[in-house]
Amino acid sequence: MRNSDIAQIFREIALYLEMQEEPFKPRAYEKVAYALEALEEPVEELYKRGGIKELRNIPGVGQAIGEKIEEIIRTGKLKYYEDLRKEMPVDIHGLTAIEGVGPKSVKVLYEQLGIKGVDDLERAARSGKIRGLPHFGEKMEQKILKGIEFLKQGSGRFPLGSVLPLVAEIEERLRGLPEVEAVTVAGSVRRRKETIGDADLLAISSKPERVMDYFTSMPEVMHVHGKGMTKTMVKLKNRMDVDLRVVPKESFGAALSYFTGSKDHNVALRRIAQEKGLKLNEYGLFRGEKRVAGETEEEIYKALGLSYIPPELRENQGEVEAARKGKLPEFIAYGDLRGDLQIQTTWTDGANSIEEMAGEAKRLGLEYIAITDHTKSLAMTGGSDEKKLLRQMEAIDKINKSLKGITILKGAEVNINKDGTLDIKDEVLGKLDVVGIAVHSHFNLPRKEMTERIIKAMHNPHADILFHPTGRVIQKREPYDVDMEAVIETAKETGTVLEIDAYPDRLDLKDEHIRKAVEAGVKLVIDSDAHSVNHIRFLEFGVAQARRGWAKKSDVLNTRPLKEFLRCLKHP
Ligand code: DGT
Ligand code: CA
Ligand code: CA
Ligand code: ZN
Repeated sequence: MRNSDIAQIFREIALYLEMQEEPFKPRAYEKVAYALEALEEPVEELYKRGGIKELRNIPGVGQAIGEKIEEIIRTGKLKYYEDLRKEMPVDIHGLTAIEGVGPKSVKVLYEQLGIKGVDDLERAARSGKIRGLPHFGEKMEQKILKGIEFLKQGSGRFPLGSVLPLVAEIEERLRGLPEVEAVTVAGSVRRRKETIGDADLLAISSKPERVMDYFTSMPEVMHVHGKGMTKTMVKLKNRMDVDLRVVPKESFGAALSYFTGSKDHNVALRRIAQEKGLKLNEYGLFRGEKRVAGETEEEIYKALGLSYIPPELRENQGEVEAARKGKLPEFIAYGDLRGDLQIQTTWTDGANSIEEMAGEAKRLGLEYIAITDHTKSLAMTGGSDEKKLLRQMEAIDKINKSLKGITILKGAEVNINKDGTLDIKDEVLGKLDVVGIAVHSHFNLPRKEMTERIIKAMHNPHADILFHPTGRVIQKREPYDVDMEAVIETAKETGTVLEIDAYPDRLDLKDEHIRKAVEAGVKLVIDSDAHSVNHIRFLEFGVAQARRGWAKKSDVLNTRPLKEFLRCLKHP
């Protein structure tokens, strides 16, 4: 059992004792919980080394609590705690996490209304049963409902793109402190997962108290869950939790590896360590008592006989085996893109003009962009018909003549009709440099019909790129029901390129689709789907997604110079 799990038991005991109106004991248990969380070493190790005597060195741990820790380590359970729970079988942790609900209220709620958990409480509050309880009232009922609402919102996950800038800024600020020797983001943020549960930061510092003080007093902090010298946990005003750990320099790499995860990747690494007679944990890689690696991740992977595994790959999806055989390819890198291939402008629903989008793309170092405004059947965007497209092509010709350092390609995001035809005539499509096709209507077709529709559209000789291959919007819209294997196969057969949409709440393709496409030899592009100049920088999220899908630079066509890129499309 981990230190934090044992701490959690003591924290709940404190709540139960508070419920019973015990005077001092609750504070004592709470103190122990914090002390356990702040421990550098797993408490199990301490116990193995010196039994209860050793445990008593932990602040706040006397004989009685020492025995309880012993019982937990030995049996995985604690009778005292189980008895408290039997007497009052409620989710005390969950209930007291609601603003305005303390242990004493939990008692009343359970005894009067049989409320055991947050769902029960919400139901009772909605049906007006709380206001009648002694000391509760209607105001309290409203407050409880608000508190539940708030907690629910807070427990969701965050699209990477909505939190990465803030996390990076906090990281930078910490780095600027004189007391901080090094700081790095870990966890799912470092792995660039598409959504983030909480952010994890690691730092090296000889003055952790100063670092933690700074951390908890940042203006973004709304609540401090817990503060210790090795670990502090806060909730930000955007509702995201952030953990900051201060770790010793000699184990920084081991901690970084451990807290980057994923859990499954860590398990796989530990297994390899065991096979070599080594032990890997967040403090280092050990042979017996001797630390053989730990300060950097690189030396740990090396000592395990593995090539370095980039964080985006650490999901235990075959990366460890590949690293063992030295067969991890060179993945596409941040900064490899030379062009952006999905850009909307004021011609339809974009916020900026063609010139402005081109200017920003050039500033970001791109060599070419494709303007891909929507087409006519997406009427709400003012989608282009054939005539408007021809006019836009003329406009682009003019702008290209006056622009230096970047080339604007003529393109469109052409709608795939319900029957798999396109909503722009082939004759006009043939005049474009890049044709993207996308489903923007009839999202709910049955799988077979949807798949046939998309496959038919991909067979159009002008259809260069399939935009939005799954159509999902993260946390808003489910992907449409389509057989991705069939789409990938068709892409291969017809030479249609698949899009990795870098817009943070889209990110279709998913990582596993990318990997399948790459394995099938299908080519990809990464584009920003920008609707304003501020969106072009999203490209890096697409690169992250591509790396998570094991894509190499050569798999992504817009890493290539313009001429070569154009040659790879269906109609050169
Ligand atoms: P998230 O926050 O849900 O987006 O995902 P992560 O991966 O950031 O997970 P988190 O914050 O719970 O923990 C950070 C890392 O710490 C995780 O990726 C691996 C490591 N870790 C956490 N709990 C455990 C555990 O029980 N066992 C092992 N082996 N590693 C763990
Ligand atoms: Ca996390
Ligand atoms: Ca965490
Ligand atoms: Zn649009």
